[in-house]
Amino acid sequence: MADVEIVGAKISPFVEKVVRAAEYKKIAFTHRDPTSFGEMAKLNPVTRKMPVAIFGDVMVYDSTFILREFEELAPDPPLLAADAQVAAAQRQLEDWSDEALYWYLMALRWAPENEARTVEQVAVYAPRAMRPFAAPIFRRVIARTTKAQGLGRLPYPVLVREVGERLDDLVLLLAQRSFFYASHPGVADFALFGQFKAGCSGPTPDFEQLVSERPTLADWMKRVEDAARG
Ligand SMILES: N[C@@H](CCC(=O)N[C@@H](CS)C(=O)NCC(=O)O)C(=O)O
Repeated sequence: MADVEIVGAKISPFVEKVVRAAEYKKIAFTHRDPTSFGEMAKLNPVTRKMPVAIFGDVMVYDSTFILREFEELAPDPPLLAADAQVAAAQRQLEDWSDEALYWYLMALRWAPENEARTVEQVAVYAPRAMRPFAAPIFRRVIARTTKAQGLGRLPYPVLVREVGERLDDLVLLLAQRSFFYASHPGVADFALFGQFKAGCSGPTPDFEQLVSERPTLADWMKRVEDAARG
């Protein structure tokens, strides 16, 4: 079978999730950034979001659907525990990470305190001629979504406090285990790892600080990275 092709900017937490899961499962894949702003919409007219994974002539969108496809393609090592209740908890945490934690991080990234660093990070994906206008365009198009979602309207210190409390919850959920709910990494670990990696990629120093204050989570990140490396 031809290599799976994963398309999406590596700074996306969802691309990171899919790439690390593929590595862990030793699925042969290639990864590339989109060639243009419009390419994702062309490849994935359904949600227009990254990543997509191309399996021969089949395109799969959404990081969660892609991980389920990986599970079909290469059942071993599994990304979901054999115990149905544990697997349910793993899926729930994956979903919370994708659908809620992502928005906490987006709100942090696009808060006035971090916006300049965020623009600098994402501007490289804009066509060269557009870069000088990147800040106002991103502010209008992306920052607006965090306000509509609600978290982007919280005062910054409240937002940081809330993120810290969610991280405290994760410390409690991880408890004494190596990975979330299991002794092997699963869908929740890769989903969370993608978000953490994006949160620690420069524009949100407060998130990096919150993680470094919780060595349980910093150590867990290292374990996920090591497991993916094999
Ligand atoms: N639920 C989707 C979320 C994907 C997503 O939100 N991707 C963002 C990048 S981090 C994106 O493509 N945004 C562009 C847009 O919204 O047009 C998944 O898990 O793949």
